[in-house]
Amino acid sequence: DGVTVTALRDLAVRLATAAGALVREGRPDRVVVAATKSSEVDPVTVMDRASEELLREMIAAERPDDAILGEEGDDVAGTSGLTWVLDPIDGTVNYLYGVASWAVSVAVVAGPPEPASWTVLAGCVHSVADGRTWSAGLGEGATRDGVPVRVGAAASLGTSLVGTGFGYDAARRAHQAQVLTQVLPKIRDIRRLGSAAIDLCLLADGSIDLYYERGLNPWDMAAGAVVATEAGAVVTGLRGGPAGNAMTVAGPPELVAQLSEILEAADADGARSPEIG
Ligand code: LIP
Repeated sequence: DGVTVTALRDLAVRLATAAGALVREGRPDRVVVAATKSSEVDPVTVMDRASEELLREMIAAERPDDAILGEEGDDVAGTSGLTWVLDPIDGTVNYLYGVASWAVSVAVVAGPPEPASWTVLAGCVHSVADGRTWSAGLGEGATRDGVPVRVGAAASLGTSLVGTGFGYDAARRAHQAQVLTQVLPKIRDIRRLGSAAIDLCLLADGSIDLYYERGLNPWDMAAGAVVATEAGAVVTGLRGGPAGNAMTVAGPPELVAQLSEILEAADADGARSPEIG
């Protein structure tokens, strides 16, 4: 329908900011920490759903022919060839505990609604607690609060600060801990900040040097990935495969190559241990 990447990016920013305000206002002062996303009625689930509902309503009003893929709720089919990929709260554990690193992540992609075959056209990650907003449009660069950002120029793997994250499944975690024993001695340090979307944006603006994670969902990474690539990062899987659930590695090309070698040797994407899932 002739919509521009710039217009889609602007809409992504408006959506993420509006949902962010709702979720910030709705966070109870004393969140019951015992409640987790595994319960259907916990405060996080309630706010996750309210946030995604607002995003869906705004998209339906402004872009009624677009499809929607969200963390909460059913997929909506569209006719325009564009799909909005929504994470209403990325970093839910931080949100639950009142740790600042959580975000609303909104991306719009072109092509079939399977991550391996789509192209992310625009995305916004709004870190609600501190108000920082990263956004990018394909071919238009990435910004944080309107100021262009670039990936850092870390000299070597040994001086790199590396972000990562862990899944919620125990067997998967044990495997991820083993991988970490191979990575940690070879880098400056690890950060586990708790929101993959924010991790990718911190990589994009040079706050961290590299990032890797197994087990990401499309909504965790779609917006962060376009911010990172538009800031000069490569975002990829292992052995030349695409970034995705099995593995996402992001950073400047040379460092990604070095880290990938270690991750491949450690079977970080589980290619040699399918029983772990
Ligand atoms: C979470 C991520 C986190 C990652 C978890 C999970 P949620 O998303 O962003 O960094 O390690 O596996 O996917 O559940 O908060 O939307």
